[in-house]
Amino acid sequence: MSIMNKATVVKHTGSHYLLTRLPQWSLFPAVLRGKIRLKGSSSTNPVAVGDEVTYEFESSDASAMPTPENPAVIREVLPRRNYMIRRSTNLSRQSHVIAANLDRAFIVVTMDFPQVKLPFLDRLLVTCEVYGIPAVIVVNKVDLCTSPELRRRLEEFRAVYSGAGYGVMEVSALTGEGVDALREACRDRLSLFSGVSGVGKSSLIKALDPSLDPKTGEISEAHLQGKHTTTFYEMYRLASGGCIIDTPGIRGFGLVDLSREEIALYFPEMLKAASGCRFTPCTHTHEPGCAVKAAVEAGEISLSRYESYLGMLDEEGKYR
Ligand SMILES: Nc1nc2c(ncn2[C@@H]2O[C@H](COP(=O)(O)OP(=O)(O)OP(=O)(O)O)[C@@H](O)[C@H]2O)c(=O)[nH]1
Ligand SMILES: [Mg+2]
Ligand SMILES: [Zn+2]
Repeated sequence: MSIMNKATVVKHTGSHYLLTRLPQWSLFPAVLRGKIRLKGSSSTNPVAVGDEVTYEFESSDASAMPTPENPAVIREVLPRRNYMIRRSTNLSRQSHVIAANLDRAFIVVTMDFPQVKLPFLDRLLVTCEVYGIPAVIVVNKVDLCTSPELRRRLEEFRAVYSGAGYGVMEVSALTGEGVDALREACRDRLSLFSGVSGVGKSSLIKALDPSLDPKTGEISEAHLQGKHTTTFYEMYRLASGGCIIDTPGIRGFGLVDLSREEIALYFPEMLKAASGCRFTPCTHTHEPGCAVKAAVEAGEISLSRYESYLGMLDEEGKYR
């Protein structure tokens, strides 16, 4: 007997997928057979974590579950509400779908161990904006922010990003500070945890639900960076409600294709100010009567965000 059904992709390792039929959480193996191609996509992976799929399963027993010996077979990827793509930085222009059907992305950063790099964070935020995924910034390891210098940096950071319109949560996976608020924000949603290696994405999942046990790793003393402990995209379900996709620490990533006029549309505070620019479109660089530049000079838009923006124009070789 062949059973056709719907399920959600929880994990992908090599040639195998793990699926579950949400809201149930009982994982079973599945494989891809034959070709599933998304129309017009150059993505290297046709099926991503968070995808809803239809699958088939052959069994004489209607209540049997798929096993590694007799896995389900994925037939079709159902239309995605949204997705996030990582484009490779090399010239192949290949892209990899990180995750699909996300309600929110939590971008995890740390003031120290490792120290947050603002241009990198800003690119990540632009990526979320481009894909229409609401982003919230989670500052982890606030237990380490004891020196006046680190406190000052944290305050400044919060001012810059809440000023840009982003939610900023301060947490510590170690002491539990802020974890209840984060758990509440994750309830009944599918959230992505993203950020560089070593910021504590996996540790936070463990803090949110101690029954979960994603692998965590030390920070390299020599480089003050994480060691890329998490190597697969994987969904976890919190006992308190909601699912989280843990991700490998991001290394470099290629920017999504944006024209020079488009980039500023994905800096929410610049988009807002741009309605006051004399010219449309305005790149907010050399144009007279630019309201964005005026807002930067007035301290209403942070210099670091504006510099990230200029860096992105520059990098695309489009800045004049
Ligand atoms: N002091 C302190 N250390 C933390 C905190 N959260 C995590 N760590 C430590 O940071 C290190 C890295 O944590 P992970 O959870 O593996 O980091 P990750 O972001 O998942 O890293 P990758 O999987 O490599 O991307 C571990 O040694 C954790 O114990 C925190 O709130 N405070
Ligand atoms: Mg991890
Ligand atoms: Zn302008």
